Amino acid sequence: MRMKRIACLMFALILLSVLSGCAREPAQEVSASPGSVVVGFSQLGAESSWRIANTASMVNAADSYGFALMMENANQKQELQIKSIRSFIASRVDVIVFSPIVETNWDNVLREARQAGIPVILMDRMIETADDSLYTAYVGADFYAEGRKAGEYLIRKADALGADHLNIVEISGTIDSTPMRDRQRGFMDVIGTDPRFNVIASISGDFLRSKGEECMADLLARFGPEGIDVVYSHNDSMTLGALDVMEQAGVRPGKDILVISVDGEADAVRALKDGRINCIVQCTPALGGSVMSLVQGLVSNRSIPRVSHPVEAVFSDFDDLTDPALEGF
Ligand code: GYE
Repeated sequence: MRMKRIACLMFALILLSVLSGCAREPAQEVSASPGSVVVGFSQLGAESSWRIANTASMVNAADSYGFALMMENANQKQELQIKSIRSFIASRVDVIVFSPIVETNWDNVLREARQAGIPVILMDRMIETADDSLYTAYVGADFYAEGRKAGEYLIRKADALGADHLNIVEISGTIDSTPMRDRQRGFMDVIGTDPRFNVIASISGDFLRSKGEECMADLLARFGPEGIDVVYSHNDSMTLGALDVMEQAGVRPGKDILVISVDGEADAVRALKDGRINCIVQCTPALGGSVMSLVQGLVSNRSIPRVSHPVEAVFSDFDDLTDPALEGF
């Protein structure tokens, strides 16, 4: 993929902050010697620019650590991810990494991995389980904090505009995925009790640009441009689709309708600079280095942090956006 020169500002923020303490012991001991490490990686799909950049980050990091990466793409299907994990177990990889498309129904296959003595690192998204010992570590964003930041921006904007009533529509990500659940929860926890805000609809665009377009067309048909004051979209790909549809309908996004998005891909950052998006909550796809350093830790039988979140920023029309270093991924 096109390796963009990524802005110092954005890249300065991808240092990982370790939130919780270290696991006392690696859940399983990995016997591979560093030169022969095989990592099985199940990527969930290729639904967005975020995902494509994330895949590239994993491939590049595995390469620079000298690990062999057995990678499979599940094309947005949980069954295929489960199948891939089973094939990694059968191949006796040293570590399994995967990005769970939704949170539920992973226990069986993860028990199989545990039985085979293969540690599992969750990358990007979390799982819902009663047995936390089924994974060794999680590396990914704090999506709840991202949702809160989106809500905090909206409060600041409403204050600045002196608005006393704003109708919000939400275009959410994949139902039951961690970013969908937590970006919604964080946002609602911040704006939910403020009487100025009314969420009039929430529909899922599955993190896809094409569905972002469909959602926006549907919302405009239901409420009319006058009935919508704010679009809160859970990722840039859907937002970019929604912007096109608004403009075709004669609406000026960023002015007639406020637009709040998440990720920070290059096209969205450009739209922010052009005033078509008001706020982007950053979510970095560059998780590969952190994941592979945990793999290295497991291979060397060192204890590794259980949860690692990247440090992430917010870019909005309150900031000076003229910095040419601000590019996005
Ligand atoms: O925001 C979106 C992608 O899980 C953080 O998935 C990821 C999300 C990201 O499709 O663009």
